[in-house]
Amino acid sequence: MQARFITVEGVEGAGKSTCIDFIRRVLRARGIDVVATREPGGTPLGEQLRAVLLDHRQDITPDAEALLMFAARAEHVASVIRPALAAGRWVLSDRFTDASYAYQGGGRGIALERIAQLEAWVQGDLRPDLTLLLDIPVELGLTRAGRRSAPDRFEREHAAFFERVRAAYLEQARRHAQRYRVIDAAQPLENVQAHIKRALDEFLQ
Ligand code: Z5A
Repeated sequence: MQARFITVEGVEGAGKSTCIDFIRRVLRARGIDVVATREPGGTPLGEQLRAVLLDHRQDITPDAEALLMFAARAEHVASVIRPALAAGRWVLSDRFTDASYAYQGGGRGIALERIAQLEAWVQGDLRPDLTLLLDIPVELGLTRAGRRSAPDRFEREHAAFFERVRAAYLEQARRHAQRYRVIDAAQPLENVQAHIKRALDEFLQ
């Protein structure tokens, strides 16, 4: 089977990290070798940029934020994602460019055409084959995430910011309906995982 590129997206606290592990197990049970990675991050440079991007003491303009996300992505695509796919290994990424459309586009108000230009520059024709959007009402996501440690630069944003992010994700899902599967992440974990499993089974047919 040809190697595929799967991404998982969603607002704060939607359950991406929790579900990534589950997805890995489902794929491995099918004998599929998976490289699990994340954005921003996934490379030594990307992890350093992640630390800068999440540091709440750092003031970053929306343009610089978008460019730093794509700088990290350029490194990630060139040194992790493309080599893995070329070697026949599947790639599972916790966030990718749809997050830039949602956070920098929807959240910060950067024109989507600008993001599309960066996407074309950094990725060429590389796009995910499947994107699982864990969709959750913002309040519930924030409540779940709030149980954790000190908030980072994004987690300090107001609910209205995350409402715009969620709406932008849903718009991306509508525009790219063929590669997106929208999962109702407000459900208990067993239901969310059952829905993900069905989406993967369908994708793997
Ligand atoms: N960002 C960006 O702006 N532009 C970009 O291009 C990219 C990223 C790539 C870091 O991402 C930030 O970067 C992110 C957007 C920005 N900021 N925000 N917000 P991140 O993915 O590392 O950060 P995150 O969204 O905060 O993800 P997270 O902290 O890993 O949350 P999560 O993975 O979605 O949730 P979780 O940790 O799996 O679950 C949260 C809690 O809920 C946890 O206690 C779970 O046990 C619980 N949980 C999970 N599922 C359930 C269900 N179904 N029921 C009940 N409880 C549950």
